[in-house]
Amino acid sequence: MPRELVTLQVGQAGNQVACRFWELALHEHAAHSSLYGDAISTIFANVDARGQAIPLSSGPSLSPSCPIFSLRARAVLVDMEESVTAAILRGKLREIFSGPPVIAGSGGSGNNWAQGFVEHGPAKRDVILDAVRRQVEDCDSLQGFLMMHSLGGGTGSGVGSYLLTALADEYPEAYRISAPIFPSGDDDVVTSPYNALLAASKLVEAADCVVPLDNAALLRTVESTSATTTPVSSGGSKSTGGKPFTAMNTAAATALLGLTAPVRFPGSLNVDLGELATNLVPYPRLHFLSASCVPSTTNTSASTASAAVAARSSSSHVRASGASRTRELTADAMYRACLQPAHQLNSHVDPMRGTNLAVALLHRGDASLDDAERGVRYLRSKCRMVSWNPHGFKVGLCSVPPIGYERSLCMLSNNCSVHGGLTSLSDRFQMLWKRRSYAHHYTNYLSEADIEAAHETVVGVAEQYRAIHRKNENGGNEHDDDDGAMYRRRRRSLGLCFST
Ligand SMILES: Nc1nc2c(ncn2[C@@H]2O[C@H](COP(=O)(O)OP(=O)(O)OP(=O)(O)O)[C@@H](O)[C@H]2O)c(=O)[nH]1
Ligand SMILES: [Mg+2]
Repeated sequence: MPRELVTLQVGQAGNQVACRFWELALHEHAAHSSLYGDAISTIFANVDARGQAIPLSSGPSLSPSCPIFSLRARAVLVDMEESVTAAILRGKLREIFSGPPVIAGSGGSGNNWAQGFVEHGPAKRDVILDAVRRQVEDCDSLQGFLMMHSLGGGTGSGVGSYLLTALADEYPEAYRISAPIFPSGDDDVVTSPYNALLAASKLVEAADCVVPLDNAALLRTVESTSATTTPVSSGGSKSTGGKPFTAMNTAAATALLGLTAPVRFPGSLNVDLGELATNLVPYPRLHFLSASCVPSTTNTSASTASAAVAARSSSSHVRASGASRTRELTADAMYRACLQPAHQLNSHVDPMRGTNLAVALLHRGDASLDDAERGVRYLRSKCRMVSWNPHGFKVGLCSVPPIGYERSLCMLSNNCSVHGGLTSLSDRFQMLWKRRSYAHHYTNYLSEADIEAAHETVVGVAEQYRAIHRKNENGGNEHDDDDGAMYRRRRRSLGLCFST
């Protein structure tokens, strides 16, 4: 039975990343049309088996033999101004979205988390939850929610974090996974340190897992692969401050494809999102999972529908279509590559330096259990695992590779060096807050005490991560062992361990 995932795409960046995700997901499912069925229905509803093919009008159309007809993304589009979603609904993906997007015609949230969280969120709560409810009613067995949003502006951060809180109230049994775009240090939104910090404090409370994708890391990824890939337009993604958002969004979408592949496709060792949360999150607030993906972006030259379809029948065609270095990597080379900075999507995390509380290795393609065991042994030799969970690797094997590749790996690590990112966020926030720069935009909506409390929440989580790392460096202690025993018992009782 499918366990469906409902996606909420909130604000400009959230909608842009999501569109790239849907476009690439469609290509993947087109390339593996024989696998159409329960798997794809985790993220798409098939509303009418006799409908029209999805017109990807600006590229070659999907092969008529691919049964991707009348699919509707299990998605709710939200923004507080209409330009981005209007462009999406005029674009090549328009037919996959059912129901209108939820828009407040106010011209956005003004790059202000507080306006999004305090004003627009509550004002739009009922209409958004109505749209969510319609999607949930279409599901046989809802697995959870995946939110794509940025934390630098006002809507993705404010309305997005408000919605996660609302979902926690309304659907307490469903997993809530947030994939937020964190602003880079040189972000062009001057208030982004406030927005990101205030939103992060809510993600601590309201999400089950957060997979930070930061713009600095996405840019680094794009730059390191730009010589070998050809970005294609995702329709309307504007580039500000010289950042190649279209290519960065492809990298973000690639990570999300890797994360969701085990629920979208069959495999000999499947991992659903609940298992990720169970295995990777030993303490509820310490749920920041850093992603490292190999390859770290999609080979867009091979992701046109025709190449995708050809990939099934003639791998030589794809090989000839101009390719990327990473495609040639063996499984062993992938394990080495996933530790390299160019593949980290959280620029503050180094999986080899910080203590790992747990790690998931989500393979796609032809990797075998033997490969995975070798990979786990290799990573254990390179990475520090917390003393009470030395075998804390969760392995997924999904047989379907990404377009244009024979295999890929998405490594998710609950790594203590995430405290560096949270501390840097706190520093950037404090630079403004100490002088109360731009503070009135926020204190118009909430008290200084609320803002201080949000800051303490984020600093508290950073401190917890740092403390675990320090204790581990000192060889752990009795208390750790108690915690570890409890965690191991819980994992064993669920039968979810994988160790070598
Ligand atoms: N990766 C990526 N980042 C983006 C994109 N568009 C904007 N950003 C970043 O997102 C932050 C701004 O957030 P937006 O998503 O534009 O804002 P919003 O959520 O629509 O909020 P408001 O416009 O204030 O209502 C900044 O940090 C930008 O650098 C995009 O397409 N991709
Ligand atoms: Mg906006």
